[in-house]
Amino acid sequence: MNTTEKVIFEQFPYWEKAIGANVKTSGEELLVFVGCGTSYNLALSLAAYANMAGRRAIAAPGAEWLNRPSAFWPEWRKTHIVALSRSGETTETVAAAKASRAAGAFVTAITVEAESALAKNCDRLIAAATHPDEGIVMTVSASLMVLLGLQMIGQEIPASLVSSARRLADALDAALPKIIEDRSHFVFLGSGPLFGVALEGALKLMEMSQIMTQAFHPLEYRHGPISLVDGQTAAIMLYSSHQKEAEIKLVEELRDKGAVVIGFGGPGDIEFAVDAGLSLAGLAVLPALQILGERAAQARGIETVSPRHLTKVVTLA
Ligand code: F1P
Repeated sequence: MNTTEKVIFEQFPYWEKAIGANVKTSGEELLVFVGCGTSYNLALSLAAYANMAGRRAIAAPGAEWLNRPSAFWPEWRKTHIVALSRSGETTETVAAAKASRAAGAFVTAITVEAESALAKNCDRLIAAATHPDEGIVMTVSASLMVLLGLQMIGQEIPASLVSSARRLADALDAALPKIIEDRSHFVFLGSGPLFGVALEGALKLMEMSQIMTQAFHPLEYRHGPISLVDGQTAAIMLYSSHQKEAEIKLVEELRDKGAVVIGFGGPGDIEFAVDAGLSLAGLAVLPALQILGERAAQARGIETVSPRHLTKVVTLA
């Protein structure tokens, strides 16, 4: 077992420690979830969850918020920035936090590095300890930042979610790599808060295995991207309750065109029950998506401990 795989399966005790942290925030300001790479994907998901919980929220990539916040929100100086960064050192995220703060915004940092530059340049720090062996590929810390972000917006995380997530990762793993054998095009589909999670599944698999991946809102997929579907395609459908019938029809269409479909919370060539409602499903499926990336990489003989062209932190001179 390599370190990436070990860390994915050893992440659950870190969840348990972070559950129940007293991090809930109140306030009427617009929440702006900001991050880069994986942290931006998580920001997208958390912004959707925040809106669903009755808060007002948007998400922006670090550099975009740094350079043109007014393209996202005209009154950007009066916002509450929630900067997400595993390392707390990513240049654009730290600079965005500093600039927003200097302009009058309140900045909360969500990180696993309590001594980082981001932690030192925020008004409120929300941090959790992560697995010491986590490498370049972001796994346990991604899950932890979602968990902390959900708690920040007032979502309670039941202890049972930890075993649900673990079971899901184990169940998918038992079907891997067979179910994705010979597939070289991966498509992740998710709606609402699951869109950011779909993007994260796609990014994870791409950076781990060097396979081309895509992510879409499910019903967007017919509007062009479906032209790529053939017998090389594996589609991962993150079902959501509010449009499940439409998603089932889409999956039927994808299968007719040759795709193999992994269904989380609904039908596919293989189906996994998600033992959590939509408000927690994004977190519940993350470890399963992480192990999917690892197994796809292993099937291609690619080592994920030092993925090609990647570094743990992107710092710009
Ligand atoms: C985020 C990030 C990762 C990516 C790479 C470089 O960093 O962009 O998503 O996989 O390893 O860093 P952070 O701001 O969360 O530390």
